[in-house]
Amino acid sequence: MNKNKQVFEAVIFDLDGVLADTAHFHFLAWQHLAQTQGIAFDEVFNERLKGIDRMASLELILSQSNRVYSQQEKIELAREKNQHYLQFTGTITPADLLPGARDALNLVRAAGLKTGLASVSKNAFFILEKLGIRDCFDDVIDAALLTHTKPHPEIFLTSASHLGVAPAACIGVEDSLAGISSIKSAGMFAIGIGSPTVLTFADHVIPDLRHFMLSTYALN
Ligand code: B16
Ligand code: MG
Repeated sequence: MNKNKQVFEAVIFDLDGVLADTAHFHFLAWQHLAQTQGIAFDEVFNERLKGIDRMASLELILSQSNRVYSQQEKIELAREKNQHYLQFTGTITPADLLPGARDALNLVRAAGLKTGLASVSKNAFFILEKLGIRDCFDDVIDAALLTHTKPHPEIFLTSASHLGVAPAACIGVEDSLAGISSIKSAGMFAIGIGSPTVLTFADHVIPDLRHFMLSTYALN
């Protein structure tokens, strides 16, 4: 047995941008909101919003404006953004799973490891049902019960606790900088989905889940 390889007991997946391309729908909905407020918004700024919850994302966007928004206005803007997001995601079907997603989930289960879902999206249960993968997870975090958004480690630590697995025996899979920071702060092995030049804190970066190979990191 290769002693350099750690034995892992669980893989905890992010949703948006990892299992489904919903990150793009978040982008479109935020872009529309920014336009209505006369705020410049592009893909580069959007990168800062990935893995950040709805109200914190809104605060980041509105901080680019000279206008002061009341709490009531912010709540209304967040509601409008979510309405847009739900319109975009309403037609999602299992065919919208990103390439390699279902195979990766099957691979983890077949290897005898537990599966968790750690998304800060309050729409995660809805999206999982549309994608037809709710049953692929031993635990799904309810974002409404979280105190902190990513990059705080709360979500990944809570997932590990629900799965009954020590954080050091968990692999986290994320597409955002905030998410990778969350995984590393939780003391887990971090697989980044995307570019190594963006996800600099990840232990390993792959372009998408078609490249996900458990044997690279773990021996059972
Ligand atoms: P909602 P993740 C995050 O999901 C997204 O990356 C982020 O862009 C979004 O603002 C956040 O969910 C909240 O989503 O408005 O649906 O509650 O990456 O943690 O799966
Ligand atoms: Mg994500």
